[in-house]
Amino acid sequence: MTAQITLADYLQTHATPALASTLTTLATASVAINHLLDKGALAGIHGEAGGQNVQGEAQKKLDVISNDLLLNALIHNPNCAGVASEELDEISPANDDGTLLVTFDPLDGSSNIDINMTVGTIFSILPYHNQGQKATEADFLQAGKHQVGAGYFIYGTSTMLAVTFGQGVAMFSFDPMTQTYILINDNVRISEQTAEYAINASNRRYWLPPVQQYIEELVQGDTGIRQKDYNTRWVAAMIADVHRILIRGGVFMYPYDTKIAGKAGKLRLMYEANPMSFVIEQAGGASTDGVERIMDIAPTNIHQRIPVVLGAVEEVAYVKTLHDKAGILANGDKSSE
Ligand code: FDP
Ligand code: ZN
Repeated sequence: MTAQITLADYLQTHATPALASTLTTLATASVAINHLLDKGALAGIHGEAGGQNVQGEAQKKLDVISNDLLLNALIHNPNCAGVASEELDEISPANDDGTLLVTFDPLDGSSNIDINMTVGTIFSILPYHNQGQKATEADFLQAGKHQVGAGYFIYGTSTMLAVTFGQGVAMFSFDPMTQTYILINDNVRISEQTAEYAINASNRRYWLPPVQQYIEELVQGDTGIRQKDYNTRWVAAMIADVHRILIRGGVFMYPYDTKIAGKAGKLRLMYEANPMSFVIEQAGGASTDGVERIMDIAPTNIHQRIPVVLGAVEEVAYVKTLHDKAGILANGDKSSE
């Protein structure tokens, strides 16, 4: 039997010391979150925390606990110049001499906690350019293409980590016996084609015409223009839907909708869309807001929302073509051409 490669082994040869240290900090926090999830109701983590996050969403107890665990761990890491969390209004400056900024969604899919379904932690790592100065929100407002690392810890039937440092995607499985992450695939690849899609179809009447048309064509299956049958899957946790796509292909969409006026989409650019786009692209997939490559979008706000279409290259390109043909932008505005 060949020797197992641990996360520590992998980081030694695939990441800079600063990135390796930051990922080790994230992994240690993930193990603590994992323990709480394992204990479930017995750890008193179920139910509402009683507050709202900056997005106006009710916070679950474990959202708050996970946020605190990650934040406290990261701000004590000397490589980390600042931290931004989906759950906190303001960014947290950390160590002025650090070279990295970290953003995270501490517990994606938190509506799944109380029903004992999959949740996870998503992270994005950006370079910090103002050493010697206290990090500000402006330092974080970098397009996703500048990320130097990204990935997620998924707490499913087993706990796993997927990570990229810009040279492919590696996947690890957590071994509860040794409490370490073990490499299971050092080059995750996504098929260009798929017959599986993920979307919350209850929002159908609020979608823009290109998305309405796309889903209608998929639903028509082999009787329609696409000439093959498609299957739907929706876990209601982006992390689980994206993980499934990494394992067996597919396309995931949370498009713009008109359900709540003024919202540019449901998912957050800096905590969800950018890190997942980095992972998906590095595995050979694609990611767009319907019109533009997500990782090219310059953020204007740390908590900005964005429409997301990601996964199999062929499907993502097709959705973009439908937007282009309709002369419509991802947020419903008319394109200027
Ligand atoms: P959640 O609010 O539970 O954290 O982050 C947003 C998100 O989950 C995604 O993970 C998920 O894909 C989506 O919301 C589910 O939204 P719907 O409830 O509208 O289906
Ligand atoms: Zn989330």
